[in-house]
Formats: sequence, structure tokens, C-alpha cells
Amino acid sequence: MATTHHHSCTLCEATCGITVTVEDDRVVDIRGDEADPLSRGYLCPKATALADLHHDPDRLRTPLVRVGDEWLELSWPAAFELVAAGLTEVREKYGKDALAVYQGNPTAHNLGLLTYGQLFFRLLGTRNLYSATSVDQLPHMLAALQMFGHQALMPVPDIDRTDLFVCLGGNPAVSNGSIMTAPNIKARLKNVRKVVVIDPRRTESARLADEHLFIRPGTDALLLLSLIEVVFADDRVCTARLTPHLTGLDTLREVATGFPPERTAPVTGIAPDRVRALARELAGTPRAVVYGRVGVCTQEFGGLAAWLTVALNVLTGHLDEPGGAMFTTPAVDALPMLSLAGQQGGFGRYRTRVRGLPEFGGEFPCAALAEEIDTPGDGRIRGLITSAGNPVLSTPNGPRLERALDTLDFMVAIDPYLNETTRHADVILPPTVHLERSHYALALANYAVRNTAKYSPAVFPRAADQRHDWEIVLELASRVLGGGLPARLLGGLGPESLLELAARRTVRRPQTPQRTQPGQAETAAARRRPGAPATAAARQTRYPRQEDPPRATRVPRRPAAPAHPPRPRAERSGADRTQAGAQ
Ligand SMILES: Nc1nc2c(c(=O)[nH]1)N[C@H]1C(S)=C(S)[C@@H](COP(=O)(O)OP(=O)(O)OC[C@H]3O[C@@H](n4cnc5c(=O)[nH]c(N)nc54)[C@H](O)[C@@H]3O)O[C@H]1N2
Ligand SMILES: Nc1nc2c(c(=O)[nH]1)N[C@H]1C(S)=C(S)[C@@H](COP(=O)(O)OP(=O)(O)OC[C@H]3O[C@@H](n4cnc5c(=O)[nH]c(N)nc54)[C@H](O)[C@@H]3O)O[C@H]1N2
Ligand code: SF4
Ligand SMILES: [Mo]
Repeated sequence: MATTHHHSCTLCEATCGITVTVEDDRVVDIRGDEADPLSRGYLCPKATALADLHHDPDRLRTPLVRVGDEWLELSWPAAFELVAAGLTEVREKYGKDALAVYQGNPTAHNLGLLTYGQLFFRLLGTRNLYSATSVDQLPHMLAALQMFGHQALMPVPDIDRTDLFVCLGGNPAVSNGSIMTAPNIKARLKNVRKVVVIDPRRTESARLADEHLFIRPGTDALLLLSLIEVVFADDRVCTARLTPHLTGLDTLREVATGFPPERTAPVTGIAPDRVRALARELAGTPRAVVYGRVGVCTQEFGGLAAWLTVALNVLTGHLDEPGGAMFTTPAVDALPMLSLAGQQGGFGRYRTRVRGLPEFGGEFPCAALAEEIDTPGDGRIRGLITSAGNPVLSTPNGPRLERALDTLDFMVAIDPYLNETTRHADVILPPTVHLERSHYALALANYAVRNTAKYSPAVFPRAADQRHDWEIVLELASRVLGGGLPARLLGGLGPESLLELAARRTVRRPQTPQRTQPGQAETAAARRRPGAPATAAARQTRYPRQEDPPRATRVPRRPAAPAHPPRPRAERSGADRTQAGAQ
């Protein structure tokens, strides 16, 4: 008999809702879920891969141990024993810092790893923590930390209400959006009056855009300084209600004075008149936003470019304003949870042993991982845990890392596949995959252009001989850090219990003050016209604003009411979290 299940695709940040039809333990159909309050039926072709992944005969289901050139299957108890002994030996022989951890990108889509995983890896007390962050969004997090006080407090474009979307170094038409959870982004972009893409390559997004400016790679900071210079020179600075929260404006003005468009054009390759026109358009369009993504990060001046992106939004009146870059008010606020795991942020508090590279958010840049393993001396990494990551492929100088991995005393990989990285491990612990576990988009809901809350139970029960990621790390925590710890921390319950706790905390202070929500009703007119929630899905959802329909969607609009009446603007503006400091 066929059964149908509601779940979410976790293959990219859009987190589209899916309906999965199962017949005789086989997935026979995956479709876009019309009832999903965020994606409303949208799906890209990748989603069907979730079925391939689930049924893939190459996926590991049993722990493997490497003996010479051979891999042997191992029972879970034997594997845990071996791993605990290996990790403990490294810690006892060389100290806590000798055991490194690399966490990969799927962590962000995995409730168990986001909760239990983060805690366990941090509790190991090693400075040698690495993750995909440092080959991805770190500069945006640095800007968030320095400007708003928390590394995870990154504003997202209010894409459905903006009239001018300026995209630097992102290719949302292919990536489906990033640090901007927005299913069906192409349809949303089509509804924006003007899209400007600034990219060295004529990308798929550039082809959809109204204007494409070619930029010489690595020069975004100069372009942004020139845009800022024009805004100051034209006397178009409009910081409005943010003004009392700003510091350092004069310094920024002074610095920008040195970078008029004529001076930067030969380097960026963008003509001065186009820079001037764009600056004026940004300043003159009430609903406009500048957005930067991976192309802005992975370059020498990424931190500066990310910071200047926010600064430009501030100066042109587009931070924390409808149609601009806005902070979200998710049902479960991940920020306190991240802070609990020590991730409020911090920069340069200590440095790597070999090259003296700064820590960020308690992690070292993964460009340093290989040298921290293969450079002899005190404090050298001798053991490694990789979790949901493939750093041999995804981090700088993979071949050197690959050689270094073979010199480790002990390595364990928590990963469902034997691949370029995990094949260097002593033991591989394979977790369940997406359809076998429950899901809540804890991290990505924090960057969504709409507030929705969706919990999906697992489609398939996990087999008795399988383990979830959270079960694996909980077991390792108990064996490596002491038996009482996991019980004390988490009571041995599933990640849902932590989620519930976090949700209760968020709900207890429902108006996470100071944060306005993209797409949230915000005007007096809107407050006077709350619609009636039509469905359970809509009831969970605080969207869209009432005064005019989001132009971005081909998907049908449902009447919806804000879960709580929005706070008056005056009240929201006194907020510490909207402080945009320019120092
Ligand atoms: N299909 C698919 N979708 C994905 C992923 C995937 O692997 N496949 N991965 C997901 C992940 S982990 C992420 S982080 C996101 C990334 O999402 P995006 O950032 O939207 O996508 P990228 O393709 O990394 O786009 C980076 C762009 O920056 C440009 N660029 C390079 N250097 C510079 C520069 O110096 N200045 C400027 N202005 N531009 C520059 C590149 O030409 C490229 O177009 O995508 C997610 N979505
Ligand atoms: N050349 C190049 N390098 C890049 C990029 C690029 O565009 N080009 N992009 C950069 C970016 S934006 C990112 S985010 C990083 C990504 O870097 P990584 O995260 O290191 O690489 P992925 O390929 O995403 O690795 C995913 C691994 O996780 C495993 N996995 C999948 N699901 C799960 C799960 O639920 N649990 C566990 N335990 N394991 C799981 C997979 O089998 C795979 O081994 O790469 C960066 N590096
Ligand atoms: S856009 Fe992303 S989340 Fe949506 S179906 Fe495609 S891969 Fe999955
Ligand atoms: Mo990424």
C-alpha cells in the first residue's frame, strides 16, 4: 500500500517542502508539497536525488574499519570502542588540541548535528576546530559580529518587496539562494523591478538580470567604497531611525573620500559613470538592497567587502527596512542555541601554531588544516574527526591535506560515504540519511525570507542496526568525555527535545525585540487588516505583509495573519540588535 509523507529537501538552502510517496519500502514519487508554507509546491530537479540517495547500494550502513588496504565491516559497539580508544589516546598522549575536528556543510541541514554535534565537538575543548565556514560565509559572519554583536545575525534581502536587487558575487539562479532561504528564487527575481548582477562571469543570474556589471575578481571592496563615496559626496546619506545606533560614520566618510569612482575604475573595470548611476539609484529607490554572497567572501578583501555591503545598505536607508536587508524573527531562534555552544563569535582571540592565522568564532580557517597536521613540533594535530564534510575536495590544497591525513595517529569520519576524505580514516561511522530522520530547518529558517515553522517526522524508520548522527556523537561524548555528561546535558533524548526547548524559549519572548521580518506586516494599515488564517500551514506562518501582495510569486497567495500583532516601529527601533556600528 502506498503512503504519502511530508518532508523537506535538504540538498540546498531553499529547504523546499516535498511529498514522498512510498510503496513497499521504496520511494516511488517525490513532488513539491503544495501545503509547504514556504515553498508552496516549488521543487527543483535535484530533490528526486533524495530517493537515489536513500536507496543507493553504495551508501554505507555499517561501520567500516580500515585494515591495511582493506575495509572490514564492524558492529556498532566494536566500532564505538575502537573510535573512543583512538580519540582518547590522542588526547591523553598529546593534549586536547592534538585532536582536530572538521565539520562540513550538511551540518547546517541536520538537526542532530546542529544540536548534539555542535555541543560535542566544542566540549572536546580543542582549538583545532575547522569547518566549511572558512571556505564559505565567514566574511559575512565577521561583518555581523562586528556590526551587530553576534556572528549569526546576518540580515537577509527582503526579496519579495524590493524594487532594486543588487547581487554581488552570487548566482542564485543556480544556487537557489544562499543566506537567503527563498524557494523558487528565479520567480522571485523575475518580479523584482530591477536586478543588477555584479560578477566577473556572465552567470545564469546575470542573464536574468536587467543589468550585468563585469567586475575584476577580488575588487568588490573598492567598488563598494566608491559607491559609498558617491552617496556621501551627493549628500544622500539617509540613516533615518538607525542614526542613534551608528558610530564611526565620519571615519567611513573620510576613508571613502579616498576612493572616488575615477580612482577605482581602472582596478574594478567598472566605469565611473556606471558606479555613480548605481549609487544614485540605490539612494533614490526606497525599497532597494545590496546583497553579497560567495564571490564576495572567497577573496583577499572578503571581510571588508562584506562589511561595506552592510554599510552601504545602512547609508542608503536599506537596513532593517521593508525591501531592504532585514533581520528575521524565526519561530525557533537559533542564536541563543549557538551562543550556548560558544558560538556568539570572536575574532583573533588566539592563532594557529604554524602561520599565526586568527581564530574566528572558535574555529581556525581550514586553509591551515594540512600544515597543522604535517608541520612537526609541539601542538601538532595527531587525530581528526570529520563530520559531514569532504575537506580533501572542498578546502584549499586538497592534495597536501590528503597526504597529511595518512600521517595521523587516528582518524574517524562520520559520513555515509567512502570518498576522497573518508578513505583516509581508520574508522567510518555511517549515519542515517535524510529520509530516515526527522527534520527541522533550525539554521536555515533563521535566514528565510518568510517566517515559517515546519517539523517533518522521518519517512522511513531507521533500521535497528543504524544510527543517527546525534546518536553517534552522543555515544562518543559519553565514551570520550565521561558517561555522566550526555545524560546531564541532554537526557539522552532526540534532538527534538532540544528543539522544543529552544522553541519554548523563543516563544516566551515572542517579540524577539528589535528584529523586523522580511515580508512581515509592518504598517499601521497592515495592523488594522489582519486576515484570518486559512490553514494550519498559514497559522504557523507570519507572512505576507497585507498592504500589497508579494509580487514575487507565481505560487498562490494564502490569506495569513501575523501570529502576533507587529510592534509599533517606535518600539522596535530602540533595539540593541539593530545597532549598525561603523567602527
Ligand atoms: N546546484 C547547487 N546549488 C547549491 C550548491 C551546490 O553545490 N549546487 N551549494 C550550496 C552552497 S554550500 C552555497 S554556499 C551556495 C552558494 O551560492 P552562491 O554564492 O549564490 O553561488 P556561487 O556559484 O558560489 O556564486 C558565486 C559567484 O561569485 C562570482 N565571483 C567569483 N569571484 C568574484 C569576485 O571577486 N567578485 C564578485 N563580485 N563575484 C565573484 C562567481 O563568478 C559566481 O557567479 O549555493 C548552494 N546551492
Ligand atoms: N573548489 C571549490 N571548493 C569549494 C567550493 C566551490 O564552489 N569550489 N564551495 C565551498 C563551499 S560554499 C562549501 S559550503 C564547502 C563544502 O564543503 P564540505 O562540506 O567539506 O563538502 P561537501 O561536498 O558538502 O561534503 C559533504 C560530505 O558530507 C556527507 N554527508 C551528507 N549528508 C550527511 C549527513 O547527514 N551526515 C553526515 N555525517 N554526513 C553527511 C557527504 O557524504 C560528504 O562526504 O566547499 C567549499 N569549497
Ligand atoms: S531548490 Fe534546493 S531545497 Fe529546493 S528542491 Fe532543489 S535542491 Fe531541494
Ligand atoms: Mo557553501
